Amino acid sequence: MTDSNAYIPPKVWTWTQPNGGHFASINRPIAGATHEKELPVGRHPLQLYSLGTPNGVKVTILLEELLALGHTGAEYDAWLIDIRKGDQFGSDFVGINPNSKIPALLDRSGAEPLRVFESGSILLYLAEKFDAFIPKDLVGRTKTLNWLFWQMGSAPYLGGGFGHFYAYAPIKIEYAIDRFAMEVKRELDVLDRHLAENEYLSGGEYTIADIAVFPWYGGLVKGWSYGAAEFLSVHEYKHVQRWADQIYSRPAVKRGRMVNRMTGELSEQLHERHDASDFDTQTQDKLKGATS
Ligand SMILES: N[C@@H](CCC(=O)N[C@@H](CS)C(=O)NCC(=O)O)C(=O)O
Repeated sequence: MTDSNAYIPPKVWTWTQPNGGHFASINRPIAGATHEKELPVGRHPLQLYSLGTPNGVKVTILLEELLALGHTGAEYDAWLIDIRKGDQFGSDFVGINPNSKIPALLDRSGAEPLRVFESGSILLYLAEKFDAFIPKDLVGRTKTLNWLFWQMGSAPYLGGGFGHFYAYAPIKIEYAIDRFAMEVKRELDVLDRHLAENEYLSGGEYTIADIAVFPWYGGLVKGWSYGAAEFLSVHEYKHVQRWADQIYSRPAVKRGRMVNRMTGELSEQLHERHDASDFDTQTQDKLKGATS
């Protein structure tokens, strides 16, 4: 058990120095830009500034699904924002997302460029813009939004809570790991019970709710996140496994997972995406880049 006497909080918290954690060099307690930085702009109406994390991948999966459905207006340029280097604090990025977090989208198709931030808001915006992956009727729409908002509220316990303390924190704190492992297992059980009776989260239809939840909880049960599959006994969640496999069998999901990805197999990384053909050549280009 952690020694609870080791740290006594002072009366007023002050920011002294980086704490040695995984993202310590970029974390700070104030908002706003740290430096001037212009963002690149490509030829498509939709400009996405992102990284292939679970929050980023939600958006690229939806864009690839929209394109697969024939919505050519969903063509997009995906630019890399390297959060480990602090790109999210550049002036143009902060101009799109004052919260300095990926993903951020700029829609230049209207009279004025429209900034869209928060992955849930981006998913809803694109689903409404193209009238796809969200049911039209109020009941189906509400069932979809229930799970979309569930994800937005729950995933910080998985990422910022469990993932941080299990994988990234410079010290292993049993209390923190126990607390968040308990919560994440409860969330997996919520999903498992629901998916035992429903093919997809909103019922019989694949929607933005599945697209939002898959990169987080699908990734967890598929063993992609935090090296924690065994620790969390993810094999127990059979219905989540079934659903995750079903979602992952979709070609657009595989493509969406590759965009802006900087980790894993080189053949699964497409750092920037500007055209559908980028997926065909990326493996060769990456391998050439790796050996040159
Ligand atoms: N609620 C936000 C969370 C986005 C988020 O946490 N993004 C992370 C990467 S997954 C990020 O940009 N972190 C950089 C930082 O915290 O400085 C959303 O869903 O869009």
